[in-house]
Amino acid sequence: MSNVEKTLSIIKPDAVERNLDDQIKEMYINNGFKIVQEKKIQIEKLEAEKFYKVHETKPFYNELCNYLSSGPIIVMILEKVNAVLANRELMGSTNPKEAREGTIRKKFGISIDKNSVHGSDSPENAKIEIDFFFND
Ligand code: IDP
Ligand code: MG
Repeated sequence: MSNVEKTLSIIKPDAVERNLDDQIKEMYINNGFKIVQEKKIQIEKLEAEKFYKVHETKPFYNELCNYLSSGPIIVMILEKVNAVLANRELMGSTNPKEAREGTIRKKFGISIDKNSVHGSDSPENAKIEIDFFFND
């Protein structure tokens, strides 16, 4: 049985700022993802804090929330068979220096904080994150 899933992707401020959005979307499409919905937005720090609440005890939490709210981002709902895992694989490791060849973070990521994309880490979180940005 095929398991068509949806997952949330964010093109982060470092990538939007460098006009990499079309190239990143092309990588998704070439890897069989359908972009079901997308919007370009800028969020408030308070929204970033809510989005990244799971990381609130981490030392980088404040910087992370400043960063995600620092400029425009593109949030997208991606659809594919096993989309959550497939997107994690296409994104590559959190630290671009450790990311495999052919991944988005290897190709475009600057550093562990400016790593160009976000992707949901489980089907449960994908639902929560999609609802966070596309609740209307
Ligand atoms: P992920 O984005 O690969 O799922 P998470 O561990 O969920 O990685 O961390 C969320 C985001 O927090 C990362 O994408 C990265 O931007 C940032 N981050 C993670 N670890 C560090 C760190 O050690 N220093 C600075 N920023 C970090
Ligand atoms: Mg994560």
